[in-house]
Amino acid sequence: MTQTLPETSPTGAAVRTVDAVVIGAGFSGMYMLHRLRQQGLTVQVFELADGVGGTWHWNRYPGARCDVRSMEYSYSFDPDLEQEWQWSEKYPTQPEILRYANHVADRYDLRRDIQFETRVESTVWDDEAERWTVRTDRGEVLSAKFVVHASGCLSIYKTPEIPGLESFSGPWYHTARWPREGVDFSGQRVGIIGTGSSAIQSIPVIAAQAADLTVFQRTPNFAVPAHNHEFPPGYQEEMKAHYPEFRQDARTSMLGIPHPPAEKGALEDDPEARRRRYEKAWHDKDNTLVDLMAAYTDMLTDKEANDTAAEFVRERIREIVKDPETAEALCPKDYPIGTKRICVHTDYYETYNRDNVHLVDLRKTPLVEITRDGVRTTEQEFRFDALVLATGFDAQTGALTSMDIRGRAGLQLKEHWDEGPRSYLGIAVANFPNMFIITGPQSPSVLSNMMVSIEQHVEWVSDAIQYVQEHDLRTIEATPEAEESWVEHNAEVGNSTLFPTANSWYMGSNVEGKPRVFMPYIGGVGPYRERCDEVAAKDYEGFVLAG
Ligand code: FAD
Ligand code: N01
Repeated sequence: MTQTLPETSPTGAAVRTVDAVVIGAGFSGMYMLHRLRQQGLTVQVFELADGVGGTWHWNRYPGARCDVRSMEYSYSFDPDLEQEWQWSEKYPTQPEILRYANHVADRYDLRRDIQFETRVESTVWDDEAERWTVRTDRGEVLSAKFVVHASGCLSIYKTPEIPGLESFSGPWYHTARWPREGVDFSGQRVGIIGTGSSAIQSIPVIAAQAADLTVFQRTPNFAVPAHNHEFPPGYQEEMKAHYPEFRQDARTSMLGIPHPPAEKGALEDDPEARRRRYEKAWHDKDNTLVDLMAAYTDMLTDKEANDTAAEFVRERIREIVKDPETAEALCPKDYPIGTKRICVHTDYYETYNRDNVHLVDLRKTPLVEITRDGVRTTEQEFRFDALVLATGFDAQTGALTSMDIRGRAGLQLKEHWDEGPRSYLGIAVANFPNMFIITGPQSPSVLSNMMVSIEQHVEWVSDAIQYVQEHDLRTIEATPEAEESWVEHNAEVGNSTLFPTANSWYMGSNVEGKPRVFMPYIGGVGPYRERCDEVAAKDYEGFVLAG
């Protein structure tokens, strides 16, 4: 199907021509804009929110903070920026990260090319003009040579698939759309559905304020202690003195977080030595979320090895939670540790020792409906003044499949991904020329410190665009063969791990009707970067360059 670009948009406004449209103004879109502008391109960024920051603009729930250490969860592209910004603690809060995003927007004068409160509804490839036609919900039409999707892996939130939400008479709040002015739960009976990372961060904070909190849990999660703390004097200066080496270690590491490689399998250590390792990962105040899982080489490939760490965490839960029945319900038992995103907690398990906190195990008494007064399970109706939905996201593909994206001959991306995402390097898709995805499915993305992956993608994509421009080319496009072999490689490495054994959002299992495919690339941040660099060094091997 060819599509001829109209000269005016439906609102009568002229079609605007730019070199590139970038969708999203989170950390990906902001850096993409900065790079492309530096290369002399005209760029228009569209962002649904009324400000920058993406994830950190939307997720304002109580207790929201990041769980990669602040000095690693920040841009490294400009030494002046990383030297001048002062972080206050190990894991910064959402407001602090949002301040940082705004600082970056100001520092590089980004806002002048970002149009806020605008949703991109469609991006359609015009086979004749060899350009993208981009339409927004404000009726604008743009013609762009390149489109970069920086629309986020965790930006399309989902509500629970049970009837009745509209009939609830009190207010309800999704963690990913929290009111800017905050919520005062003092004196209220609150119900929360979900026990993923968002819930695990917010439950202790809500419990401390509300009169009563009931947690509806379908699947318990493994959570390790955050040991969050303010930086001691001198720590930040010392880190900053070694920033270049530290950043380089992150870039070449497996998860974007520097960590010494494990030397042996878990079962090769004797039980006492193994326990000491796990104790260190659990108690060390400078620990990270990867320490436990990175202790041995086979934690994510050998169920028996994995069981040793899973049992260690279950023992800690039983130690902390006083009521044995609640403790048992909180112990994950039906999937290997690490195959659902590990959570990082501050007083999560301890919170269940409070008199005003109750756990409802939905495995025993499933949810039936949300009623006018609260929530009904198969056993009883619970009455609430307010409801919190911490029910997650249509992850990795949601932002892309909820847009109308059409490539050559009208091929819809959603259709092309009917049986799961297909991409080359997680960056490009065959039959979708001059289109790039930042941290797309089949790239390390959500299995890494995202800041490291975002920078790597943005830099690779902007280099590719520069190559196209400098060589006077019209298009760059992944070949179907390169895509097929990357899809196969992804499946092969993914299937060699324990990940496919869990019902996780990594597998798409949390969204009804979504194909069950392991979406992120598990080959490691460092090796993945090498592969991308090799492709570029071979004049974009696996791509067709036309012009
Ligand atoms: P986003 O920040 O999601 O930004 C995408 C933007 O695109 C959004 O603002 C959205 O409104 C916009 N958008 C989407 N579709 C459209 C459209 N059609 N039109 C216009 N605009 C659109 N990662 C880590 O590495 N460490 C952490 O500790 C960590 N903590 C997290 C905590 C939470 C609560 C969540 C939800 C995620 C966390 N993540 C973490 C992952 C996080 O998403 C990334 O680290 C990073 O912020 C993603 O940036 P981004 O710019 O790629 O996407
Ligand atoms: O979402 P989730 P999230 N009935 O999908 C439950 C990042 N993040 O927002 O597991 C009952 O993890 C669902 O149950 P189940 C991080 O990458 C990071 O918490 O499907 N329950 C689950 O318990 C994270 O992984 C931080 O059985 C229902 C919960 O809702 C990702 O974002 C903080 C249900 C959803 O958990 C997503 O985290 C926050 C239903 N119908 C987020 N539907 C950091 O700490 C869903 N659930 C950095």
